[in-house]
Amino acid sequence: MAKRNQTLGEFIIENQNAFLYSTGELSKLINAIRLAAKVVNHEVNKAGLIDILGTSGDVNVQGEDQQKLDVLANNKFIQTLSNREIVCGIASEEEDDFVAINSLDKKHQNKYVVLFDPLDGSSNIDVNVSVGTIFSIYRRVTPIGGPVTMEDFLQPGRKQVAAGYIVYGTSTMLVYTTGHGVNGFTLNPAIGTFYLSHPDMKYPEDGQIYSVNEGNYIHFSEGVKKYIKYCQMEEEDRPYTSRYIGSLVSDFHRNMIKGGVFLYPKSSRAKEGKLRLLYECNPMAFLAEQSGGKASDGFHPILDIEPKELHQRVPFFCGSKNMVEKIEEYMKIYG
Ligand code: AHM
Ligand code: MG
Repeated sequence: MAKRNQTLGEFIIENQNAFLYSTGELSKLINAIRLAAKVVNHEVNKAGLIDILGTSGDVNVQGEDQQKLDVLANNKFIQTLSNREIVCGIASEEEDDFVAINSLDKKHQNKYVVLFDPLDGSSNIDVNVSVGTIFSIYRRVTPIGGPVTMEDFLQPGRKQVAAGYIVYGTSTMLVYTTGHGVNGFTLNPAIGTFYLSHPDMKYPEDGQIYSVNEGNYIHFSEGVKKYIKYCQMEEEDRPYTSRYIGSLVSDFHRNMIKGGVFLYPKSSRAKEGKLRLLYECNPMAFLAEQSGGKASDGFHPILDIEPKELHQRVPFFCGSKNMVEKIEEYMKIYG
């Protein structure tokens, strides 16, 4: 039972028992993500000082090369997770291939794989706009003890054990699900502790916000164009409000709290859309469904898609249930 003001550490321990035959491995893994999030948060907060402290490619005062923040976030997450030997494999939007974690003494005894986008929306960093980290956790399908394989990563989103994001915004928040609802924790930066601030988050069934990069309008399909015109029509609760940050985590977070829909359709320029099924769409779809929202590729639930490759892209429509269903109606008729 979620209690307000509970810390994330306390919440993880208390909820471990919700898992049948729990060995505490998933709890340890979420704890490691919590730690990596704090490290990345610290780096993201310093981003505005880069001009003073040196830019990417420069050498800092310790004589180390300055890294771009997305590369740095990627390394911090991989280091934190692999040092603790709590996963058998990691796949990242920043890496071409998955990374196998070989725990020498434990002989690949770990059962989870993690997929993540270390710093999503990173083009927003230079202009001091929110960015985020997205993560997705699966139980491996190959036998424990053997090496991790591609099969362990290419699982439909429905099989996720946990997923979440960290939004580095006006406050830093960690929002996650283990399949028992969605809970949000806000970081108190003074003491480096996440507190439960948003227990049992619920996606409003309806909303009045639509989030899409309308600059791509002429490249969208007929169904998407017609839906956008529907949003702009003068009727009852419409026209809707348009809000698009260009940082999926922030756009999703706002819409989950206020009610709305996020669209990244395919277009004549991006034939499969832009967003990645495994690192971005599946974890967000799991969070959406767990909070009462919906996520679709326009025709089918995102979580039912059988992935074919690690960096696969898909069209993404995610948000308030009734809004996503309305988009599906338009897609069915007009494509
Ligand atoms: P990234 O992983 O390279 O940062 O790209 C993903 C981001 C999402 O956060 C955001 O929703 C989208 O790209 C914005 O794309 P666009 O600028 O085409 O609207
Ligand atoms: Mg991304």
